[in-house]
Amino acid sequence: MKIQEKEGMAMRKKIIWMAFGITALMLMFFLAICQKKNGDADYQDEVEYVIGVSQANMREAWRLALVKEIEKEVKKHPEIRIITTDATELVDKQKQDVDKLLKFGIDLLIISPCDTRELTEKVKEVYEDGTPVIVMDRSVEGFEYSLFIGPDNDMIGRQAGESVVELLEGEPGKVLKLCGDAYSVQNQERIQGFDSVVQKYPQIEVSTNYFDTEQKDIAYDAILEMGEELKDIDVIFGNSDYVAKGAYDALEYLGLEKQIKIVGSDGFTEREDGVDMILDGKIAAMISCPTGGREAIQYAISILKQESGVPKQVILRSHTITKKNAISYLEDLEKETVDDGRMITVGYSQVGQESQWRLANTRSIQEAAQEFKIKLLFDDADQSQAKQIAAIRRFIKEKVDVIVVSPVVATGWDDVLREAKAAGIPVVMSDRKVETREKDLSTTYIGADFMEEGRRAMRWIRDHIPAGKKTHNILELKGNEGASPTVERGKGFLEVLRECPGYQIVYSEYGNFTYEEGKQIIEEYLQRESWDIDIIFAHNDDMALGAIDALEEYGISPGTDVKIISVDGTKAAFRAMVGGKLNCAVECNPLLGAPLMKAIRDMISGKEMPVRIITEEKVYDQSVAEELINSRAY
Ligand code: GZL
Repeated sequence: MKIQEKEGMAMRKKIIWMAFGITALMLMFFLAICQKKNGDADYQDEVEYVIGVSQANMREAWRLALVKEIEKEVKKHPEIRIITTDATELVDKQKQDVDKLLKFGIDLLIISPCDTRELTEKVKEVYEDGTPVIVMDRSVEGFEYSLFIGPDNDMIGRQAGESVVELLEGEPGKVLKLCGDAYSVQNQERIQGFDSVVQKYPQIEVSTNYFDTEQKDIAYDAILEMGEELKDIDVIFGNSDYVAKGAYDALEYLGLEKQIKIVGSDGFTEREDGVDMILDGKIAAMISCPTGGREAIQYAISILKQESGVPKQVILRSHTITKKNAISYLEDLEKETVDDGRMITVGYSQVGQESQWRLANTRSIQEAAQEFKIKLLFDDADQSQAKQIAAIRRFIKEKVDVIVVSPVVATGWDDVLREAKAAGIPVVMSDRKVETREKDLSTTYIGADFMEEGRRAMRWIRDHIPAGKKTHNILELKGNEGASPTVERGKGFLEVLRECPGYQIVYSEYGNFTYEEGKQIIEEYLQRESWDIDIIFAHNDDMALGAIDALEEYGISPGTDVKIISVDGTKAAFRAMVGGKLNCAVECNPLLGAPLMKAIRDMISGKEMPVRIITEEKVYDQSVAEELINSRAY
């Protein structure tokens, strides 16, 4: 081979090796980027779940804070990867985003809907197709989703109102409400809560300034434009963190920042945000609006791992932050929570054994205590408040970790709850609620939305027993007097009834949730009056079943001559619906054990307790009773 050919061959080999080397370097560089981008070298192997996050918009600071909190929590879980979309507040785009995320093959969807109910159908479609859905912040109609997590905006408004009243120290004063979008559900609820407090003080005069979005600059300009009107203002309520910031900057520019105090809401914790401005003395009080991002990931993991105890709704607690507690508030946010699995002792004060619902509820509590490694001291009070109070005092003496009460009535608990608080024992209200004069005497309520149950009962009547020429007479069998389910089911029922001409309640009596008293009320009515009742609304199944037996003894056919609607949805009610004697059962889920015990373990491990934990509930009637009766858990 000639020398030139050899040299040419050698050159070609050199070029091939160089090309190979460059390719190898590029490949290694590319892989390094991938690994860098996704963390550890074996990142791809660790990802077990992909979660889609559909945010309505990233313009609003609070919605951006929600996404950031989700991302921060996900960093603790290498087994999870998230894909986030921004709908720029366009409903149709958010629907397309959801479809796109589903095409990526996500295992669970977290959606913070545009501020409307128009995402209801899309969420229901995804949920019913089998992809778990966690709805954040702005709700959708109904319960067709896995879990809702959000703040209580009405409570945030009330807390802001209380802060304003406190700042005015009982003196007359003028308050300016700076509000964002007047059509936003969240704004309306906050303003409603705020007004409900401030209206009680006639010496406080309130004016309102609405503007399109909660942007700092818009609030700044709104204050500057007010000019002379500001001279009488004592306090400004800014309906979001950035509105409060804009208001402060404008007051500072006008030299009024010492004369006019500011109350804000949201409570962001970045530099120069709301909590910082509290510490700098620029804002007097800030009502936090928790985003729920951390809880969303924690519950998402529970849902994906099919752990028990995930409720239907988690309503997050908001705090009134002032200079006194701002530091501890920030420290609590960073507190790590670990469940060390130790045995927890819980004192449980149960109402009694008055109904099938109650028996199922007790079973659920006792079974879940075992599942969650909780030692249960269980007391059954036979519907006596005095016995419940005595039991709570016993639990305090025994220094239990947590006390749980299912309060037979809503009032009369302040003293004993104050004793529990003084002993440092948290109290959880299970199944029923209490009304106390003093705030924060109990931590969380876990149970149903009784108002909604009452509304659903009347909505079923409206939709299935059409109003005719003759007004439908309704007889109401009520639970025990003063119990929250009695009060609220009655209120919810009336709320819808008022919108429905052609129906009227002609008789209403307390039946104490028992079969015997439900039967007795109907027997006495039949003896006293000529029967003129078209519909019976019973606050629970047991009273409905008593009524059914009384009617049959009088030769009146329940379910046909008289339509009967009850609440609870026990198996006995399903049997009555299958037999055509009961027309509708609005579910009130007694299986509170698992969500309650999960919440207790979370609390003991340091997680903040939500304000309310609401269980899943549906409405059943004769059209589905036969198909579902064998699957009923209680
Ligand atoms: C509801 C519960 C009520 C049931 C009745 O949460 O307190 O008490 O509806 C029960 O059946 O007696």
